[in-house]
Amino acid sequence: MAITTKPIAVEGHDWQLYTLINKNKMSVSFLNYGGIITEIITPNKVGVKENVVLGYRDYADYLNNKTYFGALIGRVAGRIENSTFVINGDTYHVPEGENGHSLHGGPGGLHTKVFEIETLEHETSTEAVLYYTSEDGDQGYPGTVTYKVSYVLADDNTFTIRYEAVSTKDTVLTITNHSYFNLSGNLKETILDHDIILDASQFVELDEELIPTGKILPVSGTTFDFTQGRTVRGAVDSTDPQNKVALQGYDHYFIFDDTKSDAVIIKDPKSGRKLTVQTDQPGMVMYTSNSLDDSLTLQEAPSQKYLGVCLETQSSPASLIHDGFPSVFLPKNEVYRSKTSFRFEVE
Ligand code: G6D
Repeated sequence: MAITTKPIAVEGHDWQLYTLINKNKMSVSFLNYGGIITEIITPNKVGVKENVVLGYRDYADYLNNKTYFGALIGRVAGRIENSTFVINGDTYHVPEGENGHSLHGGPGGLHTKVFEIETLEHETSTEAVLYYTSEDGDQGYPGTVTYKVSYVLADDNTFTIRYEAVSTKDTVLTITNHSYFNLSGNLKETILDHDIILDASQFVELDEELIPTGKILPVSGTTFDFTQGRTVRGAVDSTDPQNKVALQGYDHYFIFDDTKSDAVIIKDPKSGRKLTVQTDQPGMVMYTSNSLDDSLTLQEAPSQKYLGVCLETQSSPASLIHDGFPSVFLPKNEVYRSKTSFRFEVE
């Protein structure tokens, strides 16, 4: 096991690239900027090690990371309707994005922050701890929030992200990681034929602006039923209005049935790679890179639609408007804790 670091000078910014390596030579690389995961190297069924996440070829492109490749997302992952919420009778207005709705913590969200890094070697894992303090009023949110995020790579090829945060005032917060996974290896294929199982019998209906309507729908009998396994290809020509609002893909919050089981299992038959996700979060936005075009230069290939699948485990900002959704409220001085693990295997 090892941890290496490399200076990355980008347009006047002095970043550090960290790489966690386990005993099987699986590795996870990330920047201290945004905690951005730039590469995850895992073996395929014949032992060939290849990258399984989307990342830019030129690190400078992360300065304008509108796709949020690999980034930590906060204070509130997802969309806040009309960029407005109320806490204890006080109304807050945070930076507006598309159609006046705030996305992923705003233009100065967690994906743009430089973290302090501490590295630790354990008996069967290597760990990097990322620290950042977001001042009261940052991006319009109340409370000074101290973040502590751990990236842990274990010798059983499980990569775990543990999140902790505490605020000096009542606030709203749900943080995630926005990596785009592609198990084909070095972006050889799209994710259209990845076989995906989700432990979710319900999902959240969206309007044309990708804002939750407040309705929670059953997946049964629809292209959103991944309970027995399904590929994203089924959405490409789907007439389901919910696939249509997501540009013939998925961009939806799935509500997990049981947070003790495997929340997500993704298999790529060609490479033999299997990714199993476990989380303590009540749900996850699955985004199938529906709005990716060919304009971005990634490490191994140009970007394209359906090139990666994001598994944004989190609570739901819809809870700021509607009852019955997993809350993003964080009381003053209460420690927010969340954990999601990604286990890579071959079959
Ligand atoms: C699009 O709607 C999607 C988001 O879910 C995603 O996070 C972003 O692109 C990268 O806005």
